[in-house]
Amino acid sequence: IGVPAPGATMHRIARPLLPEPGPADHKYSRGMVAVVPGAMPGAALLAAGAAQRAGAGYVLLADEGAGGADALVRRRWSPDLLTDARIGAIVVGPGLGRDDDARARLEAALAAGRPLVLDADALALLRDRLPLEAPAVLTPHEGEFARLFGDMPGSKIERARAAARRAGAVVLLKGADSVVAAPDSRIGIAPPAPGWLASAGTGDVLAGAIGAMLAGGLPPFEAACAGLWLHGDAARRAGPALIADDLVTHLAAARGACA
Ligand code: NPW
Ligand code: AMP
Ligand code: MG
Repeated sequence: IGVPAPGATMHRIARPLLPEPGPADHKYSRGMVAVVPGAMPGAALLAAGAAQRAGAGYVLLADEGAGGADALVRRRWSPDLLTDARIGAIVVGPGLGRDDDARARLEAALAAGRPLVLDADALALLRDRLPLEAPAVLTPHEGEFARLFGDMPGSKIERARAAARRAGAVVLLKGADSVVAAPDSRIGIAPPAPGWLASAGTGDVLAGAIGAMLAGGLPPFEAACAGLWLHGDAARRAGPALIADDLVTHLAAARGACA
């Protein structure tokens, strides 16, 4: 999928070594993730469930709806929710929608100054907001990438790297051969992922898993690589005809393999 430019470092993404909770840990110290929902609550629920199963200690879903695990903390949306200093990462985009309300929620997330995972509809609203100030991971599929960054020449690696520089953020360009690019030119290449991942909602799960990694204290490039590995491993464990809900379940075992 291409040759890196001089100075770029290529990493083959391998199983990350992640800390196990110790006696001094509590739910907040393990990482608090806030998920900002919108028009399609199912997508935000998938992201929130993924953050939980990828090891976050506290996941806040900023709506009051029913459904989802009781362990999920649900509060009525207000921009103030995102000012809680304990929040280690904000996931915004899955199921957000693209109307004025969605735009206002995205603005609140950008203003919070916390590490961000920006996916799905957030990517459709981001064009005028680049480069970003907060540390962030963008997770476009090819359609979202083209919409945000336009037509770019070069290999998948070259396009992801150019996008990361323009965004001032880590870009994880998804597909069967997902790549992670940092603004400093580092590149992570994931092992080939099962084609069964081509299923509704699997990207929303990836966004939540990366949120858990960010909230656990990993920097954006490392968080994106670790989340991507967990996602692929969960897919291999889930097997054929997986649905996104299965991925969430199997993330727990994938996370357990990282001790
Ligand atoms: P084509 O067909 O190639 O011309 P959109 P979305 C193109 C939520 N979800 N992978 C392709 O165009 C999401 O979170 C809710 C995919 C295609 O038509 C978002 O908020 C769920 N697409 C919202 O739905 C579960 C590719 O892009 C278009 C592509 C919309 O998200 C499902 C799709 O992009 C879903 O996650 C690729 N590799 N390459 C729920 N449970 O509620 C090109 N395309 O229109 O932004 O839509 O990804 O479905
Ligand atoms: P999204 O389109 O946002 O739901 O994300 C889909 C997820 O499935 C991403 O993690 C993609 O990398 C992955 N994916 C999509 N298509 C394939 C494929 N053909 N083979 C392997 N992984 C895929
Ligand atoms: Mg998606």
